[in-house]
Amino acid sequence: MKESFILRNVEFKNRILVASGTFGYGDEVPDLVDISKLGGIVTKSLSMKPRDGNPNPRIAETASGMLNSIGLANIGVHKFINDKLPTLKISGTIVIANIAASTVDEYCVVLELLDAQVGVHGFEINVSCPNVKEGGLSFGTDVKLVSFITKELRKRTEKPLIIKLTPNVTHISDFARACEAEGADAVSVINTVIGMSVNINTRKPKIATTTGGLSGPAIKPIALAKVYETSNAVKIPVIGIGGIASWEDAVEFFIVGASMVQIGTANFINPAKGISVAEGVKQYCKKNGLDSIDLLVKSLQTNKTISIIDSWL
Ligand code: RRO
Repeated sequence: MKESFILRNVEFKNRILVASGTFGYGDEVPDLVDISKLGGIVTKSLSMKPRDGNPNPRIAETASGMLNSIGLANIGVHKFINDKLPTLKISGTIVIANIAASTVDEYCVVLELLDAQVGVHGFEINVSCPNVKEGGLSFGTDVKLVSFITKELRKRTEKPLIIKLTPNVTHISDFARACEAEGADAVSVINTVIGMSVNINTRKPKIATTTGGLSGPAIKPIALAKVYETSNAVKIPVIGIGGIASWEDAVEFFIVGASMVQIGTANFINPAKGISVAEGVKQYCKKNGLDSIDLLVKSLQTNKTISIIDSWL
């Protein structure tokens, strides 16, 4: 059974990656997780300069989910290259650097610095952070800006270029089409959903910035619908993210149109979840006589007469 997947010029040994912000820089769990068994690691978003992020509290548990407002805390691109990349280079997994920025220029400079590094295999561009003032959603909800960012970055790299989209828009497919038109190799769908939670005794929001990004199983049905919409609108691969906590969840994402998936919040419960999901998907394919996950991708048996979403496309 063929587990691998090729994106542009990079071969992933399987289709299960760990999502940005849920696995640090891949060096926090060396005794717990053999990361060479993952399809790849997506780093925490990297900006030009280090960032402390938002004030605490910046995480709150919700029903079947989690709210975060980390505010892009990260060590900055230079420290990543000097301190983290040497270990990642010999880890035997594919490294996708996630980049966040507050100007188009910053995206370009950070990408160029990372593009020169042998151990960085590709890029996921974060135009969808719900928790920062500059960049973030102000970029990701403007289709012209997403288009321009993709165009500028495409000029600067031959490595896989993936754009991570926000669900906090009316039609995510419009954004995916814009990325495809400017040469993106794939889109990641979805980043977190804006949410909030209140302490009824203090009547204060449970996180310092009032709203944050909701993730975990609570958002899986939203993510499935967005992956379905997107994969019906573009030919480039869609990477499904949102509440995947089991191999069964991953199979659902493949059926609605994801070519690869990322495990996010579930890593906080079990950082080896990605490995067991990869194994479970493999067994499911074997049991069902599928030689490749390609046979599963977009295999949804739809009833077109009652699909409302299809009328948008
Ligand atoms: O750091 C964050 O607050 C954060 C980011 Br960059 C993101 O892309 N998505 C999210 O839920 N939180």
